[in-house]
Amino acid sequence: MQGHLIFSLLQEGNGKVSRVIRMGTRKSQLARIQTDSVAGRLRELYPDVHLEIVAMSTIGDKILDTALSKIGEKSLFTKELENALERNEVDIVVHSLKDLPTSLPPGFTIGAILQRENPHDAVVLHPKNAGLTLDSLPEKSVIGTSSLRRAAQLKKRFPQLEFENIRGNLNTRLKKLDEKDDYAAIILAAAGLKRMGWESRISQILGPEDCMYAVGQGALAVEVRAQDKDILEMVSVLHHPDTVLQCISERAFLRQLEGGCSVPVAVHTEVKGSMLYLTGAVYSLDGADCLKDTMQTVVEIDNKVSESAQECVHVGVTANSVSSSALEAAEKLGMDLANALLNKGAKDILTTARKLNDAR
Ligand code: DPM
Repeated sequence: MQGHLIFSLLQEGNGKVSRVIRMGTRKSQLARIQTDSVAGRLRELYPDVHLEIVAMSTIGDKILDTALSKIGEKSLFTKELENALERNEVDIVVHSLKDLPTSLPPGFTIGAILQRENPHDAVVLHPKNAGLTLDSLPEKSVIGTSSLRRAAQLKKRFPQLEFENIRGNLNTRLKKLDEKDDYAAIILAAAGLKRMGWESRISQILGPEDCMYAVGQGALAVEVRAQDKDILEMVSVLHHPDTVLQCISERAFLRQLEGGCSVPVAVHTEVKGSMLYLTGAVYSLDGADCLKDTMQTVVEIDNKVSESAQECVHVGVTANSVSSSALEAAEKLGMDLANALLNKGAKDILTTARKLNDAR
């Protein structure tokens, strides 16, 4: 143990002392599943560590009747958990990376980004529509989503359909879909459905031609106190280098655009060999205006790793186990792509979208 108090100690019956690490989680089923999966990985890697899971509610869980994009509280799902981290009540918090802002409050960092699940969005149909697709659903069918990003892209691509807000956690949304006649289908992230064990409800995966995904979608992030070197080192083995590079380029793109979780911004990234490709786009609320571009960069993943003495944070992520030149290239890629779109007028599109959304 080092000078500062990081780990509580637990005296076991056999006299052995093991470290206690607390993981904070939201109470929703998805959050529990995500936290449990990271806990499982950590227990395998560190059998001597005693992990405890502490569940708490967040603002995002309590306000269920308002569209996410209208609540206006940036770190909606993360604030209470970060408060607990700050007070040393928990040491580790697992999030969906896409719910974490591109600038974390001072004192916090993302110490691990795990291998990404399927990052795409998926169509879940009302049982009466089994066998149909967004193309073959009857005209004026109502699709439930409160994501501005999904609505913008899909309105343009499927003008015959109508889009309405739907809120609540995944369980609530599936219930609203199945038990009422309000929606013909809803759109959800494939990753969340898969984690919940509801893969069988996916009728269609939306490829980039139909709907590009959100920054960080499908990846889990482990947030820790930036000062906790022991815990940072402990969780860093969970980093998945390709996912880290993809997500850093996506987050740098969003940060440079000054977008938050409430603007219609979408991305698509791929790592092929030593190349990282990033496609990014911004949309007006109805999808009629769209600026989209693709750029690439070389990322040498096997290059030498940065000295641990000189720690670097890229869009909130600490990844000392990944080549520092690759991390820098990924971050620059996101910024360059955002600047290219800003030069073409992305700021106006986003400002208008934000104003119209606030006025609704
Ligand atoms: C954010 C958005 C949504 C979540 C906005 C977006 C969807 C909101 C909605 C930033 N966070 O995607 O354009 O549909 O009303 C969320 C989900 C997951 C993480 C659920 C989902 C699970 C998938 C993952 C909510 N956050 O998107 O279906 O880990 O990426």
